Amino acid sequence: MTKNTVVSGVRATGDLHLGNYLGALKQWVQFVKNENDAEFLFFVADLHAITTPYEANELADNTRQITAAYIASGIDIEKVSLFAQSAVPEHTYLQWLFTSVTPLGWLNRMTQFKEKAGKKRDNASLGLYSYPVLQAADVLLYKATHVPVGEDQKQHIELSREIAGAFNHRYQQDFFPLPEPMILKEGARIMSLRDGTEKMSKSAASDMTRINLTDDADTIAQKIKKARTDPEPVPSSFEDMEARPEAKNLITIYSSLAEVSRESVMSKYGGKQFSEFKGALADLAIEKLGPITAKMNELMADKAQIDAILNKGAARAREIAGPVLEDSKRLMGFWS
Ligand code: AQP
Repeated sequence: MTKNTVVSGVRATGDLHLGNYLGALKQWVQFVKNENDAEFLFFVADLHAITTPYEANELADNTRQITAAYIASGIDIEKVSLFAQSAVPEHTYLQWLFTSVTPLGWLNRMTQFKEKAGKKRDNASLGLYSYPVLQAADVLLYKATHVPVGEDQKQHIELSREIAGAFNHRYQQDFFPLPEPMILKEGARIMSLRDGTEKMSKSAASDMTRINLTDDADTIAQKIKKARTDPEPVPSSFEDMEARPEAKNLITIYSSLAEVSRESVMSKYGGKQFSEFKGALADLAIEKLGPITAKMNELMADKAQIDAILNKGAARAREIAGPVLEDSKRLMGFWS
C-alpha cells in the first residue's frame, strides 16, 4: 500500500485567527499525532497572499509568523516539512501546465473568487482568478491523498480533483491521485463575532470580528464580551440554536475549544444568560490560546531558527516535487 501524503497551507495574509486554528491547524496537529507513516507537507501560501492587496515589506515576516503559529499550535517539526510556497518554484510551473486542462467555465463557478473580487470583478487580478489552479498544483505536486481544510476550501479541493481527473484523462495515465478533502464535522466554519452569517476572516475590515492568535488575554475577553448575540438566553436545543447564528457560533467555538459536543455545552449553559456563558468562553479561549501566543512570541524572537526550519522543509518538498513535475512534463510530451 502506498503511504498517505497530507498537504495543506494557509495564506500569508496576516495574523491567524480562531477560524484558521479550529478549522485547519488543530486538525493538522491531530492528524500528525495519530499517523506515523504519512508524508506531511504544510506550507505558507505566500504566492496566494499576493493575489489580494498586501504590504510587500510585511510578507516575509507574515510567512515567519504563520510558521511560528504552526509550530506553536503543536505541529511536530520532526514529522512535518514546513516551507514557504514561493521557495518551491515547481508549484507555479505545475500551475501553468494545469491551466491548459482547466476550462474557464470551472473557474467561473468558484464562489471565493466572486466573494473576494466583489462588485468590481474586472479590477480583480488574473492571479486571484487562477488561484484555484495554483491550489490544485499545490497539492497535486506532492500527489497528495488528503487535504485537511476548513469548509470554505471544499469547492477548491473539488476543483483540484477535477483538474487531476482532466490531466489523467488527457494524457491517458492514472498519474495524479484524486485528493480527499478532510473537513471537520464541527468547527469547520467559524463565523464572525459580529455577524453569524459571515465567515471569520483575516481580511475582514474590523478586528472585532475575529480572535487572532496574537491577541492578549484582555483583548480576547473584550472581543468575546462584545460579540453579537440576541436578547434570548443561551439555546438549550439544536432546533433553537440553528435559528440563531451568533449563538450557534459561540456554542461551536466553545465545543471545539473544549473538545466536547455542542449538546453538552447546551446542557451546561442552555437557559443561562449570555453574560455568564461569554465569561466562561473567554476563560476557555484564554486558557487554550494563551500558551500558543506565548510560544509564537518566543519563536518570533529567533527568526533565523524559523528560516532554518523553512529551508529544511523546502529542500524536502523539492525532493518530492521535482520528479513529479518532470514526470508530468514527460507525459505532456515536453523535450527533456
Ligand atoms: N472561519 C473559518 N472557519 C474554519 N476554517 C477556516 N479557515 C479559514 N477561515 C476559516 C481555514 O483555514 C485554512 C487557511 O485559510 P487561508 O487563510 O489560507 O484562507 P481563507 O480560507 O481565505 O481564510 P481567511 O481567514 O478568510 O483569509 P483571507 O482573509 O486572507 O482570505 C483553510 O483550511 C481554511 O479553510
